[in-house]
Amino acid sequence: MANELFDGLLGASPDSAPDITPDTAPDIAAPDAARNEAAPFARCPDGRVFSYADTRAASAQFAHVLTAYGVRKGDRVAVQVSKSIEAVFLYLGCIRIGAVFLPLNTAYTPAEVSYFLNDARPAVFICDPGHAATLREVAETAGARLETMGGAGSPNAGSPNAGSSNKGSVMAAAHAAPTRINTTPCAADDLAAILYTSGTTGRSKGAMLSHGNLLSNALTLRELWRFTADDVLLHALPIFHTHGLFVAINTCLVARASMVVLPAFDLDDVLRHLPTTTAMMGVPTFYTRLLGDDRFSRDAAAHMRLFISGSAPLLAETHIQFEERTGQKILERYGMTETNMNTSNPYDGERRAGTVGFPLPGVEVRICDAGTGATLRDGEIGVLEVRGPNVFSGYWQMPEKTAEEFRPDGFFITGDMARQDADGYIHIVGRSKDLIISGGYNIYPKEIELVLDDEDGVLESADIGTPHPDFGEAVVAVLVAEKNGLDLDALTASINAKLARFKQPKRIELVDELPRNTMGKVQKNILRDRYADSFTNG
Ligand code: MLC
Ligand code: AMP
Repeated sequence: MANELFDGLLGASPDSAPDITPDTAPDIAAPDAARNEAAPFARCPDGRVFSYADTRAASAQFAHVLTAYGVRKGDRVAVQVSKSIEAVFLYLGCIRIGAVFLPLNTAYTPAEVSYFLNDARPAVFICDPGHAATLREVAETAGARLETMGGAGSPNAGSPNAGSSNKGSVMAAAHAAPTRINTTPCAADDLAAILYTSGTTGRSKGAMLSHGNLLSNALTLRELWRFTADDVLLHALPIFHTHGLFVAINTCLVARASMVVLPAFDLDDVLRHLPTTTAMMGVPTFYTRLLGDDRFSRDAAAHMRLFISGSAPLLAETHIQFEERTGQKILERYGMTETNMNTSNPYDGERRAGTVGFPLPGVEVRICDAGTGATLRDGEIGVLEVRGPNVFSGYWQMPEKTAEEFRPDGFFITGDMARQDADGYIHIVGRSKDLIISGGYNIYPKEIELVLDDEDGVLESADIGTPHPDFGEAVVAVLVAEKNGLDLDALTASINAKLARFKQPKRIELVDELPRNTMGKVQKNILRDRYADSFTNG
């Protein structure tokens, strides 16, 4: 049996090939004659270039290391490390042995990491060397072996001495490991990854994604967006979420395209590397930041084949400004951690501002009454539901939550409110879930409210998202203080240890009481109106 995802991404490996060590002359002959193993896959800003053969070899090295740590098929491998090409190879190594990749946002605090590790019970937790002292106890309590991995610096297949010694235990071990391995067979419904998404109850849920979910979506996107071996993707997204990890990397791999791998979105870096690329994927903040810089001109974008936006609504205004500036239309698509990508504007046809286009081939989308589940007529607003090979199988160890979010006929209830216009374009018009999306990161108010309500001096709290010129939406916390007062400095220091920075309120408002309806429910719409100008008025 093949390994559905790894073989799909990189081409089938010669299972019978013997392992070789770095001391043996590398002989990574193309296992799949149709694919050029010498073609570049990743270009790093420091000048290093990794071919597809290097990628295959490095994935084998990481696969050996994980195996030596005792990781077996189905075991979780939790990873909270800086973005690097080696972290991408680690992901591929994990898939290759049938383990379940579990990436974590680098902004998560030890308290947040502790929740994920205790819930997922990974065999290994790999963190930045600088965080090992703080996270060792967290890992041990959750029964995970702690290992470390730094940023750039590679085991570099074919160049055995290229690795450096201060890059953590995983890199050191990978550097010494053989560059071939027998890939573990995995079927389409075997688990490939668990990605945590927060929930309206404040408890994060692990979305279980299978080999088949990931591969089917990558193949669809390659065709739809016309990715080929001639493409070079500018990769400035984080690699711990669906967008940067699966949409960007998997689509490039199945197309034999290459990527320029930037550590993060830095405007100067992006503008410097743009001329060497053909396509870019980003959250709306990337595009508003580019538009805010005069260096981003029609000329600077002229050679680009495609700009794609997703993870948060792209304002029609941004779409229009972008076209005015560059003469090109951003292609907006819509997806979710649980479902990968669901809809996309067309490559050739009209890319309509303010819409997320049409259902992807093979993906069924319907718009339903949120209460009854009845399918609505064209043009009516309802909750968007989706079914297809891209849709996850459920939440890790939460069968009840899973059951709540699926219809009996297998459609997943996204919680996004949508309508389909007369031409079939889907418009996301809001959310039935209480969710804030800030700079492409999801923030569930309930999670912040639970933390704030627990703080000294806070009687109760309500968190809302209000328009923000850079992040699209940003968090405003509305607090009612206890009678004996509230020390705001102590409060911010305290939540700093509990919540990732991007989730922390960018503004705190103190009020005497929260507006409530007759049922006693906080009227967040009133708060959203009241504080709508928090970030946009000067
Ligand atoms: C950083 N900060 C944020 C933030 N990012 N606050 C709110 N929302 C965010 N997204 C904080 C920083 O900690 C800092 O706090 C301050 O804001 C300013 O930081 P910055 O230097 O301006 O931010 P930067 O590091 O440039 O990051 C912004 C960003 C980044 C937009 C480039 O957030 C990013 O890469 N977002 C992409 C998210 C993503 O990949 N989403 C895909 C999810 S998958 P302070 O107080 O210390 O100054 C998904 C499915 C799908 O949704 O459909 O794709
Ligand atoms: P996540 O759980 O981080 O994967 O975020 C998924 C959510 O992001 C979706 O449920 C939508 O609410 C939102 N989203 C993703 N793409 C778009 C888009 N193009 N327009 C509007 N919302 C989007």
